[in-house]
Amino acid sequence: MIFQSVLAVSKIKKSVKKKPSVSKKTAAKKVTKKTAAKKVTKKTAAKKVTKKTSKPTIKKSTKQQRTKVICISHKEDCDGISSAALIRQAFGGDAILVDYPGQMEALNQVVLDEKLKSLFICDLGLSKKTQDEFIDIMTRLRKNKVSVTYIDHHDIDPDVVKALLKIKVKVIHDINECTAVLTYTAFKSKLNDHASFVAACAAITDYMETRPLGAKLLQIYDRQFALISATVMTYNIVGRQREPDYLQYLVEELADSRFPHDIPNTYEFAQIQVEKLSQMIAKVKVGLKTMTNLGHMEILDAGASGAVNFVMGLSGKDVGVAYKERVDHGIYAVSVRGSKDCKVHLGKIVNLLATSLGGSGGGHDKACGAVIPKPKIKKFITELNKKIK
Ligand SMILES: [Mn+2]
Repeated sequence: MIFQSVLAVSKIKKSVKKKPSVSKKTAAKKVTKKTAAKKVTKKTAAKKVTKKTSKPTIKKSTKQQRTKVICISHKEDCDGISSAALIRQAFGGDAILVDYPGQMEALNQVVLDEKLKSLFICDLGLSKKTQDEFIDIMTRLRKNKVSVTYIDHHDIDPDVVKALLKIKVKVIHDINECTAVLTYTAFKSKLNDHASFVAACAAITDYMETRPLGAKLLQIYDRQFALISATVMTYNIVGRQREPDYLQYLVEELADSRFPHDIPNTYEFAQIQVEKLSQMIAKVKVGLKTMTNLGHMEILDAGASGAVNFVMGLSGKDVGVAYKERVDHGIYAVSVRGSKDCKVHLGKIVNLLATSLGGSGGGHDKACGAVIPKPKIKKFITELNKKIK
């Protein structure tokens, strides 16, 4: 990829400050555009190609030293964004923010980057469907002497950890804390005081602020202050999934130790989001369907993850499923939540079930997600209903 080497030379450092930009770009090409956006002040996607070719000097040598740091992180929640911010503060470099459908595409991209020196992968769980390809890509990276650190807290096949350790991928994995807290703990010496706040906010939004490390970080701060900050941040992340430049900007601002309330318009944007959520409650009440063991609903005009808690709560069942079609991928993005009374490990069940239907999925015991081929969504729900008795 030509633009990869262009970027490589432009040597992005964390001191390069970008203006907040509100982008109207479509999500489709996000992975590649994002990094490209860095040095380009006027970021219109269409212009990229011409800019690239207009700097022919940059591409002359393929035998350049590896200098680049990249963090591939989960873009859909505060934990992923915060983890990317912490990596950026500690190591510099660029973030590539992805969702699960885009995860492998991003990995397959960076593997081709001849300037890549060090790769961090954060808050992106693996499933039966993706783990083999993941190990494969990691093996290629390691053959190129790229340093790889995988930081995550989703349920993982122990054999995958073994395989990764064998090829000397650094694995920081603990299902008991959120990824940002794990990142903070691992690289504390390279981070400033504010980083603990970023990690604490991530713990809150991942329901992990009562875990040993998460709780310790949260108690540094006023609880209410941390709660509102984490929540506002989350609404900005969830509501701006189609604005890759904004998410990128958020990573940079957090890495620069800005509080969410100091980032322009975050509270105003959150206000709009809560209004939408209150409308969602009304919609779920109407559109909700129930089976013996779960409530489910197709979501048309918002993210599935924003609706799933209402689906579970309003259905009176211990499991809620919300699913949204991703037309560009021919799949449904599925969100699953369990109540406190849900005794099964939803992440494990969903991992197996999604894989058997040609999709992928997994996650935590009471919060997980899946990518299901469009024609299999009905089967997914009926089978899940059977398996969670
Ligand atoms: Mn997480």
